[in-house]
Amino acid sequence: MIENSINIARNFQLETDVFNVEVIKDGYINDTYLLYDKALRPCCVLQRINTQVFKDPEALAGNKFRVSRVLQGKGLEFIPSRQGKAFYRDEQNGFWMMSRYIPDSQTLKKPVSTSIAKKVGKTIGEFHRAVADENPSAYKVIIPDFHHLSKRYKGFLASVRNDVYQRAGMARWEVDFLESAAKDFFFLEELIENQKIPQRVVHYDTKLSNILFNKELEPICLIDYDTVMPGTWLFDFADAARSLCNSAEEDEQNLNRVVFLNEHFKGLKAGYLHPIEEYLNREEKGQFNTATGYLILEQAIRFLDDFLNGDKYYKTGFEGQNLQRARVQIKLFQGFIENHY
Ligand code: GN1
Ligand code: MG
Repeated sequence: MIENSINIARNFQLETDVFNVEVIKDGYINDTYLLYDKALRPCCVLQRINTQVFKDPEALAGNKFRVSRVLQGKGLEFIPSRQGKAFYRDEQNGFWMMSRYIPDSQTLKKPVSTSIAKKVGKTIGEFHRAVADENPSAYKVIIPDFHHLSKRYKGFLASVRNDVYQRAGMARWEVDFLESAAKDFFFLEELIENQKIPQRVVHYDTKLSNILFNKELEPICLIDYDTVMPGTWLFDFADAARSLCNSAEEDEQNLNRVVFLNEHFKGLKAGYLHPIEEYLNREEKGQFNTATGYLILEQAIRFLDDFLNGDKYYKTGFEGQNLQRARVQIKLFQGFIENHY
């Protein structure tokens, strides 16, 4: 695998040879490698895009290049292939992309302080501001209905009914909980369909591990533009809340450790509003809480649905990991609801 990624790297317009490789295990979908130059300094990030999940990878590559140009150096810079394309396809039809490594950058592990939460909010607000004048239809839809709770809900109910892997019995309580809780949030979709909440260019994966920080713990930029597409800004805010305001990891075994951090939520919101408030319409400003509840439930449904369907979508490291991930989201949702409704 390591030898292979060194060979793949030669097909990109990289100024240096690659002398070492490290696997980055953070993501649930793509395979990611950090490549090192002759002086053994990290020089670039190579990714094999999961084409089971991203069915039109050329569209994804187009969106990624476009948004990186719009960010004008305040984000990732992608390196074209030697043929001058945004990607390289290997002989096995593997789809690869490369971006430049940002020196002295790091991602943060939880828990982070409330002042970091505020800075995360500001980073997302600044990203939105940078793409605010972009025409959303200039971007391809990468995964249709990515954050459409009621459509995911229907698919989930079908998975429960079919129960192909005979796992529904292990998740009775969770299934019942999600079945009754999700419906309260469907009304948000009407506001989106009626364009009361406008279409924007979105990031759609604003979790903490997708923000780079420098040594002084100042944010540098958002990374991972796989899901940049037309969508709803509120869900970028909500996904950041889902990740940042969870005191524990996404697959925490001890649910007592999963607490929704209210002060972080306040900080995130204040930080987000600072750069973007004047761009938001009334509905957007009024639906932060609904969007957050909506998104946590949606993520719970996505994890549980994948568990019921044999763990085909998200990478897993142990049996029952997706079920545990769903339980963590449910616990987080309960904590959120206690304080916000
Ligand atoms: C996936 O692969 P990664 O870690 O960047 C997923 C997100 C989820 C996240 C949960 C395309 O992102 O939507 O929020 O896992 N991406 C896709 O950690 O489904
Ligand atoms: Mg991602």
